[in-house]
Amino acid sequence: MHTVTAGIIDHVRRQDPEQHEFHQAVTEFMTSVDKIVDDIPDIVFDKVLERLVEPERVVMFRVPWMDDDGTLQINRGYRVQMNSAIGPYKGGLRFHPSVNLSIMKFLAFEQVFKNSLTGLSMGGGKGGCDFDPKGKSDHEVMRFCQSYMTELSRHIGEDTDVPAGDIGVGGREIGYMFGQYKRLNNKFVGVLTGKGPAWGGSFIRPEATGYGLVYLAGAILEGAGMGFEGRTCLVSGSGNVAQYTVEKLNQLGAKVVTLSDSSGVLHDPAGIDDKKLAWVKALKNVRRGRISEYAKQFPGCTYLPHNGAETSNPLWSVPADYAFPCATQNEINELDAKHLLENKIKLVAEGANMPTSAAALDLFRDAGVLFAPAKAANAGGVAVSGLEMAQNSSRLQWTPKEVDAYLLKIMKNIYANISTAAETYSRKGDFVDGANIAGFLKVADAMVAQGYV
Ligand code: NDP
Ligand code: 2IT
Repeated sequence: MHTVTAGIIDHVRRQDPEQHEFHQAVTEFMTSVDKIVDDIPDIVFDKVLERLVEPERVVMFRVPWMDDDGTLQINRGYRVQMNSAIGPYKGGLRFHPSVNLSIMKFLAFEQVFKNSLTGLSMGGGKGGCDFDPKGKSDHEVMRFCQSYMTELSRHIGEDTDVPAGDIGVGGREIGYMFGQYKRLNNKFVGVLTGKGPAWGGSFIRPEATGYGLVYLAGAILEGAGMGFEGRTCLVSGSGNVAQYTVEKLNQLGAKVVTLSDSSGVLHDPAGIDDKKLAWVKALKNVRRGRISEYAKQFPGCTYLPHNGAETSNPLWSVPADYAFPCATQNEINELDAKHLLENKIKLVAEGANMPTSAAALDLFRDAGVLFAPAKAANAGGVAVSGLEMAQNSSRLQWTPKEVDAYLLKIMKNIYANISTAAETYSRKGDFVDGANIAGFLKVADAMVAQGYV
């Protein structure tokens, strides 16, 4: 490796030894960008890579809120404002007990290059809290969101930093946080995306990540002379991204046979058709239940609870053509990748952020499997967030058809850009290198132009 890229990997490991997810994201990125360091002297001279791994700002704060029993609860909130070279900070908020600074920094780092790939003017950021919305009443979630936003509101704004949803943050949470921001600032502005369509939200934002994932995967498959019709697919997770991935795959004639949540794995060999999917949406989004209930509702399925001691996830041992991990980071480990390869998986497209561990990624790349990395594959969500910002600025609302057509255009454009970058700087079809390099070049150019900030 180049001494600069190798030195940065070494630096981040020494500086924050416990931030494993951040190291993983930085290492993967530097390994790709390594291939162009010598071609662009400004990258080294202006210390672009050194600046990229240091967030412009990190806010970490106390979130006190009262539960339904009248007991005071304290959580830890974050917002990582990673890079604003090409636009205001933009990226989701995650509410999950696992949230820590390493996870926030890895997500914010990925977001910088993902947002660049959309072609829209958005910098990168991410935030969240170690709050667990599971099992909380709506009123508890509201009180928590109001407290979280009371502090966050000092740091964001429609031209400064525009958060959105991620794990544990959907329409309900965005609504409570938007209401509190408006109340504190007396301003109705597009400070959050993922709002309801009646109050400034964009149509197709809920669908965008899943639909965009399938559009990007479709472009890759088309390039390889393949398609969706009659193909068997694995989808993990059962939240926002998973649901709309299944919806679009069904529309295109594929059969999805799995879903999951953090408690276990569901296998439905008959396929999760639109009727069953509608039931899943009501289960997860309205009743906020568990995927295990599916197996009781629809006979002929198997549900395997996680016991916490497994070395591999049984979902990835189900034979299929294409895999769409849509739950969380590092959900495909080395053994899972071996199982997928033994079953001759043809495409892996990442709906979640960094769902493939470093060792698993090496196996997929060595095997030459079609691999769509998260920063390209799941960029549809933030892309439509960018379109929501545009609609808010112009005080207009586009039709669902218009937004969907724009999303498709953006995903096809991402495919074209990552393919060209792969061929130019790495090797044909290496979309990991392609996405890292194509996303990076635009940000690097802006950072050089804007001087040492
Ligand atoms: P949701 O909260 O809607 O759903 C998350 C799903 O993943 C749930 O089924 C959840 O199960 C499962 N899950 C979460 N954590 C774990 C875990 N540690 N182990 C196993 N399963 C887990 O989130 P989203 O669908 O929005 O997000 C899913 C992924 O997609 C994340 O990686 C996110 O960063 C990424 N993403 C999301 C975008 C968006 O627009 N929402 C855009 C781009 C990427 P349970 O209910 O048990 O927690
Ligand atoms: O990871 C992501 O891209 C998101 N969670 C969506 C971010 C956004 O601002 O819509």
